[in-house]
Amino acid sequence: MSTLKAKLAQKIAEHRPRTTRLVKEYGDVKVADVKIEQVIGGARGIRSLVTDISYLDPMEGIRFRGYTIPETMAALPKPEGKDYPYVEGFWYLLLTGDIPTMEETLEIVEDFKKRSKVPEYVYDVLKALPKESHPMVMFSTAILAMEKESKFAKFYEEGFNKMTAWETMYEDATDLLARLPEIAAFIYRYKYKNGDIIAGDPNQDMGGNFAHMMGIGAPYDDVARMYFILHSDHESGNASAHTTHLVASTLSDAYYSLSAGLNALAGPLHGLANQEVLRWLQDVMDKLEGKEPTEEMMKQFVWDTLNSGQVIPGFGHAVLRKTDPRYQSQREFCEKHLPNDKIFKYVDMLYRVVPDILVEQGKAKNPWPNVDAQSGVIQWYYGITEYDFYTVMFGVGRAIGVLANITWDRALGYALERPKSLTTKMLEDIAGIK
Ligand code: HAX
Repeated sequence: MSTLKAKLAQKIAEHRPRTTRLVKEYGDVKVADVKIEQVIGGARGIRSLVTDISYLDPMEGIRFRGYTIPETMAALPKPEGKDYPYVEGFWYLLLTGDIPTMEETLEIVEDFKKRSKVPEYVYDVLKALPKESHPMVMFSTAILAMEKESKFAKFYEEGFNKMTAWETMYEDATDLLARLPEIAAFIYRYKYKNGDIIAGDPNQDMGGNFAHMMGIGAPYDDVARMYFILHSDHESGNASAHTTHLVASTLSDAYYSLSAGLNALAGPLHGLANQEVLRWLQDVMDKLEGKEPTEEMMKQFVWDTLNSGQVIPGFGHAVLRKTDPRYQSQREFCEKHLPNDKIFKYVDMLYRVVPDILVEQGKAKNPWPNVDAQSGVIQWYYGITEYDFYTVMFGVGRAIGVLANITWDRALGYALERPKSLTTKMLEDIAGIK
């Protein structure tokens, strides 16, 4: 058994009595009241999920296993000469809550390499799709097509045991993570680079190998490490994490669950917003025919978008009430590596003009930028101008968080999810409407 799996087994054994005790001895303690506006409004803010992997404070932003983003980046082992940590070490942190040593991290790097071979039929499936299919369709399809590899599904067929089910979930999760960068890079090169596929480099870590297979030199390897870590987890209630958890709660395996979660990520109100930001900016630049916009012009574009009934992509959040620290983190990268980039300057201008306008409009509860406002700029700068692809890279990152979560879901035996519905008439009766 690998060091990580053994450590995880120990953590699970320690944690299980806490969950059992809460249910058995304190099961009827009330957690929250629920209002009609929450029931109709997308279950916003209803406390009904449990995860220890990350916590999202509305004012502070995300903490991964208790660590803020800067603390996470500083604490984890990094490849020599690089600014961002091994994604493999971050996987260890999300699963166990502990910072791995360099040795423990490198063990996972090797483990991922052993698992990284993508079955050939996955590429046949991708090639059978229309080339115009959205890259997220390709990504989700590739993962679903691989389901026959599931060790969890096999374990279920051969006689399921609730106590050990996490082990095959962990195996599937690790297999998937090891393969996702190659699948993502294949989709990119197949769709946008005339099928000129670059084979993986067995000497590289996950971030480095992704950059290599995309055909982009340093410091894009660090961009990949940063991007995957920043996009990994944002509590359990966001649509991609919640969908993955919901599907896994039926004892579907990680392939079904992750594919479903990615379909949620593909929505414009969620992960697709990063491509929408770039699309919106391109539209602005087209209208200006190469001229630099002034702040006044930018304000007018923002108002025009709002007045036509659309949202400003990359701004607002269902939970956060301040600038997303994932935005800040990427902004710092831009300041260091691409301070004079034209698109970065436009995005910065948006940061100056949009919040005031959203406040003036008076609808959005959070006028500040989220992760998606900044991420496309960096990708564009390093040559990935095909913005339809951005959500796929978000998906590789998001997989780390949701797969860690469903491994723990099985470890703690979380139940089949099944909230209760009411009719409109029932709500009217509860409200006392005659
Ligand atoms: N531009 C214009 N209007 C906005 C807005 C924005 N950026 N953000 C919120 N609003 C509007 C909402 O559409 C809503 O209007 P209606 O009452 O007419 O329906 C109103 O303000 C209240 O919304 P809210 O409570 O502040 O926000 P929600 O929790 O309903 O939605 C969203 C959160 C992120 C979906 C929302 O802010 C939005 O649409 N933002 C733009 C899209 C985006 O950037 N999505 C990515 C979010 C980060 C993420 O999950 N990445 O994956």
